[in-house]
Amino acid sequence: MTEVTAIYYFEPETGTTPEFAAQAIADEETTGTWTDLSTRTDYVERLDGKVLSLKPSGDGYITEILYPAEIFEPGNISQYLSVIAGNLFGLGRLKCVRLLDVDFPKELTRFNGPNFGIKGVRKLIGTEKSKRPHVGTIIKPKVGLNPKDTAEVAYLAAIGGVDFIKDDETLTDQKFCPLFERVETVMSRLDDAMSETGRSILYAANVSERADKIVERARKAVDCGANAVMVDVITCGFCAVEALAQDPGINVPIHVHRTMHAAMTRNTKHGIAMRPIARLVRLAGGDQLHTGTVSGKMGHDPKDIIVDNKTLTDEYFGLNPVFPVASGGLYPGKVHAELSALGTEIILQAGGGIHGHPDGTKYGAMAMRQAVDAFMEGASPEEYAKTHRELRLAIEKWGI
Ligand code: CAP
Ligand code: MG
Repeated sequence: MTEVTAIYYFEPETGTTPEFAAQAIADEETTGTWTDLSTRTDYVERLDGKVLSLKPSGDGYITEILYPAEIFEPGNISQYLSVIAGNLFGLGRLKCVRLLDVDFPKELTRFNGPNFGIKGVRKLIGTEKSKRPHVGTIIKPKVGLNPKDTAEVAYLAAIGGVDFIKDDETLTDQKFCPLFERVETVMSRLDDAMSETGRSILYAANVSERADKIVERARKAVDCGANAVMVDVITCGFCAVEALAQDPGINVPIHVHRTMHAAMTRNTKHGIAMRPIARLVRLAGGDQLHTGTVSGKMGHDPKDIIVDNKTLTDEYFGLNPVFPVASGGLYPGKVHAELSALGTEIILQAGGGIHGHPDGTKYGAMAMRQAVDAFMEGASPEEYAKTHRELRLAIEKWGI
């Protein structure tokens, strides 16, 4: 493949033929616009977009559009998006349009990708052999705790057995919990937990910030001890993920959160599916990416998550696989359903499902780990709960 192909679902407005609508996408995003142009010289023609296929699907149509590779600036993800996911969403002749997937040729995928990826993160945690799923937590309440209490929650989750701890998306560097003070305090308590348990635990500080400052912020967080960083890819941009991944001073895994994604991904007829987002995060160098849960609080289609996770893990131009993260409304009783559907190459995160445990954070973390152990040993959660009090209490509170 030498050109870019993108697949869209769309429904034309009344009075517009599907052929016209598909061509309107190809034109708008390449050499055309709403009218013919006196400036369109002959040599520009080779850069025309083409409608490769057009088929009815449900209430609308699926079309594959070819974009000549030459119109893309190699390595500039924001420019890639302005073509494949740009003005087309607002075209009045389309009732709705959704970008389902995109394929890039080799010359446009020359990115370094994840520095750590699944293999690197497993190495840091020490699970290369066991291959068990990782368990993570989000400190809750998402805002309000001071650095000392945040660190205490992190410590309890760590001694309870989590592998990964992260800030929530709305916590950055507010007065009530300044970022660098938080990182130092949390890491000092995690050092205690690591020496007590002999296990490695990652803490991703949320460094999401404006473009010209995010790298500096992340470097400083790492200097303060953070052994991972988190960035929100939709609000900060793919280029922010890439800037963090490319910086030699930030030699820690990058956890990619995706707050606001549902504004684009949730409507199945309009917007952008998770798949292209997952591809671009991999190119940009995210090491871990949220792709959703099959049984949690956010509305996702399990069929989509399975394919999205493959986008992160299947061979792709030699780039390291990204660790998929299932998060949102998970608790110990749901672990079995998640692992059965998504497999064990995954990070299962629980915020409320750990800190809401009747006996508190430490026991909530133990219950999550017990649920994972049960699955790995082929036992049902109910069976395992008979001999594991923490799991039993979690199941009594939240069910399966
Ligand atoms: C999970 C979470 C995540 C969502 C995002 C939250 O907390 O921290 O942001 O998982 O969802 O605040 O909801 P809980 P997605 O475990 O307490 O639900 O991965 O779909 O972007
Ligand atoms: Mg969150």
